[in-house]
Amino acid sequence: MGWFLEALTYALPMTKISGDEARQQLQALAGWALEGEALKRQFTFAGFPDAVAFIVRLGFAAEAVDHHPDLLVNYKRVTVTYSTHSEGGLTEKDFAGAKEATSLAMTMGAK
Ligand code: H2B
Repeated sequence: MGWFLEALTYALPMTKISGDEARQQLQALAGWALEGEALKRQFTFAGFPDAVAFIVRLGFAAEAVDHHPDLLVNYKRVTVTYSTHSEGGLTEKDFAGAKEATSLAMTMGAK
């Protein structure tokens, strides 16, 4: 992530987003679903090495903004789940993370 996006992510408010607001924001996130108070999506890669490379790359991006998704690798599929633990629900950081994960996965040829 570039320095500007990184700074912007830090500046985002960390207040919990309501269910209605979350459903609204979800419209802009194709492929993602609300599961309880979390955002969830599965990506499918060409194979296991690409799936692992994705979680490593997303892992470093997540560490850089101090906001960490749950990551599950299942052969060539990776399930990414975002919620804000400290708030017990969704915040803007989760939506920013979901967008970041999506663009990274797409550049790596995921479906
Ligand atoms: N990630 C997520 N998903 N939710 C959090 O509340 C959170 C995090 N908190 N990463 C961060 C780390 C916090 O523990 C540190 C101390 O900033």
